[in-house]
Amino acid sequence: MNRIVTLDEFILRTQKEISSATGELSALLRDIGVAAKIVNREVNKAGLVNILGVAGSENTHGETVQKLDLYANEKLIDCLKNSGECAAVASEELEDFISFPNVKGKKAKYLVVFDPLDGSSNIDVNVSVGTIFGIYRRKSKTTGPISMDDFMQKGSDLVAAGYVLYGTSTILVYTTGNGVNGFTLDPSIGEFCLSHRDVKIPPSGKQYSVNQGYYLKFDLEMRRYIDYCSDSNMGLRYIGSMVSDVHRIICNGGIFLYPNTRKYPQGKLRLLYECNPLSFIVEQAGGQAITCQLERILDLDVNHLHQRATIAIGSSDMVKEFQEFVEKYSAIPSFSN
Ligand code: P6P
Repeated sequence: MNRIVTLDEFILRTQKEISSATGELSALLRDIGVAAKIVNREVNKAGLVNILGVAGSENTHGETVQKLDLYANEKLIDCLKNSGECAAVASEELEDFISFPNVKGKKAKYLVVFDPLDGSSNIDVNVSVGTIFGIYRRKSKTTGPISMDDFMQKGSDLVAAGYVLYGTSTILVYTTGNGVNGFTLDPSIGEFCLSHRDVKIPPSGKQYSVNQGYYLKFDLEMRRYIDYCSDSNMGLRYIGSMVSDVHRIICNGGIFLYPNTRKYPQGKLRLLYECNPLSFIVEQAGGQAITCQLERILDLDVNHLHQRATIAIGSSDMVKEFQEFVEKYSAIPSFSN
């Protein structure tokens, strides 16, 4: 039986392999792991403790916010604020970014963007939800204030990214740009333990993932691609929680699509908080992530904290096939070099 490797041990071991590592990113990742355990505790009790139900407030996108969203948002902010390694955060639940004062005089050099509880509309029907995070190095001097420009960094500038999936078990998956590893929470010892070493996404799969209910609202080439998937006897799996759908695809192969619709002409999913971090992870696992206009997600310019994007993400062979389909049936010029 393999020896248990905890997340903290793995982070430290990985740090030792990088001679230039100072331990700051390691400390930040460990703090995110602590926040994940705290959020997990409440997510698992959501049905029992009266923190369910609509908080009444609305987030920046005019969507009603569940109390658990607010709770997860607050816990992540608290953990990162006290970390000493995080200079500022931007959350899918907040209009603007939040700068943190130095902790014990330490001038932090990292920024964290996160969606505290993605798929939160699933909470009170007991369907899995997740936390998504991305870590950037600040561009401005550590002696000066954080500016909005610090957050206007492409996904290709991410230093690290990860997600926590609160499902049948709680798993934390992350990358620092040298492959992807997954850690399953063992509640009996309160530790995330290495369970998915050096994750590689299958080059193809038998399932596609899209909200078929919007079929008639998609552009022609999207409808034709979906018809092709259906005609190819592929299975349709769609949970309505991007972390859950993407995690399944990372494990089994497949493709997830959120094209533009009349309601969301730029796409619904957020570039900073959902698309970029998950695309970094999927690429590191050997997959691909492009927009439905065929641009690489990680190359997109970031112009706004709450910028949206269309996305086709998953197994490399399937994303390539999607791209060929769109090129064939649409007037969109290919962006691929
Ligand atoms: P729809 C959850 O609200 C989310 O941001 C993603 O997690 C999910 O993939 C998508 O929206 C679901 O959107 O329009 O299909 O309900």
